[in-house]
Amino acid sequence: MERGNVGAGQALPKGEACLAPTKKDMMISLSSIAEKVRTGQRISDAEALFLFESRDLLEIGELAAFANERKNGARVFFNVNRHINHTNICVNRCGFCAFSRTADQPGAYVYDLREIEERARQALAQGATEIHMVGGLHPDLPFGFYLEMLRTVKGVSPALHVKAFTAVEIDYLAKLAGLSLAETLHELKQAGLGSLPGGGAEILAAEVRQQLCPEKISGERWLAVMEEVHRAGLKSNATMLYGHIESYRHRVDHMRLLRELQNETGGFQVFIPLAFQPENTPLKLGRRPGYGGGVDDLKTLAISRIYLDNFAHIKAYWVMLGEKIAQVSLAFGVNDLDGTVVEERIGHDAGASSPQAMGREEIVTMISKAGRIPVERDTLYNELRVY
Ligand code: V47
Ligand code: SF4
Repeated sequence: MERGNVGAGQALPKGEACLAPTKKDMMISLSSIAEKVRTGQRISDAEALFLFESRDLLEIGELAAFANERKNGARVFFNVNRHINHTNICVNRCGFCAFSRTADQPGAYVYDLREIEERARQALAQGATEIHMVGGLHPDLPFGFYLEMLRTVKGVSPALHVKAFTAVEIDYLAKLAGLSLAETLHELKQAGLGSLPGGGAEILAAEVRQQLCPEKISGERWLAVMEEVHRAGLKSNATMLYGHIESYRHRVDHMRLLRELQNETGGFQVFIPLAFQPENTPLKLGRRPGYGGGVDDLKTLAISRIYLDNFAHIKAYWVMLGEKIAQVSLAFGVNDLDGTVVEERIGHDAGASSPQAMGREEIVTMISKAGRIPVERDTLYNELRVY
């Protein structure tokens, strides 16, 4: 497929509005955007940028709520899941990551298959339908270990859906196995892989990645892996790490690339903006120059709902946002609160102040008190129970 440039932030895609303002862009107003949203038209990059620069938080929220209501009504999804971060040993040192270690650093760990099985058993006993498994790029574990991890979880119960490995890990595993992406995905699928989470996308623009995570695969490669994942018949999620060194243009550029790929494959289930947590990270961005607090969180979620008109779901990941902002975001176009999580390391190593886990009842209450209808889902958004 022909895709916009992932390079410079001011990428000029084919067929969609560019970020350099044209005469038409000068005429942009909130009411012209509102007219588009209300009549189901796609908004341009320049219009998304206008919204990011606007102070009209509540009006943006109302538009996002309208767009969400049209797609999902008053239903808000959550699932009962458990995260297993099988290792924090990683060959990379991304500037925003407080999780990764070298093997000889204090706190470095690898779970063996027995420990993974134990966690999956606990999850099953607690009613989980999903295991979310991601980890560092370990220098020594063989490809067979990853296949065994999947088989181990499926061995606990074939009903457990394994959502595992970011596009970054898939690229790494393919190199490790000496296989093509398609062959690697085939092997993983055979061993029990059910779908992919959306991590590793960060900000796709090369100029941001060069500063933020120079060792990580490029934005182009991340998109190419996801394209292959969708081609293999697997669904995936998509994230965006925001609130660090990026500009609003980079956020819009990032979402445009996702919207374009989604046009092609339809394989993304949900978009998840991840609010950067700064503690203990190599970047040492104590003041987070690119972060506008709770207003920024709500605006980013709302604008993603309006702009990503080909995504069915927008998720507020309460681990990074805190429960209160996550709950308020249900009035800003969000229709998914992720899940019970249970043992989260990536955000908490970086200072997230949210709890480690939430119970099913707590999530149901959070949604009900926001005047919405809680719906427990499985990973693929099949409805399991309406509360
Ligand atoms: O790729 C790393 C991010 C991601 C920090 O698909 C950080 O359902 C904030 O992708 N502050 C992994 N974020 C987590 C992830 C995810 C989480 C929940 C649900 C889903 C899903 C996916 O976490 C990484 C990176 O972008 N991350 N460090 C940090 N300091
Ligand atoms: Fe490694 Fe992932 Fe952390 Fe980057 S974000 S250092 S790839 S664990």
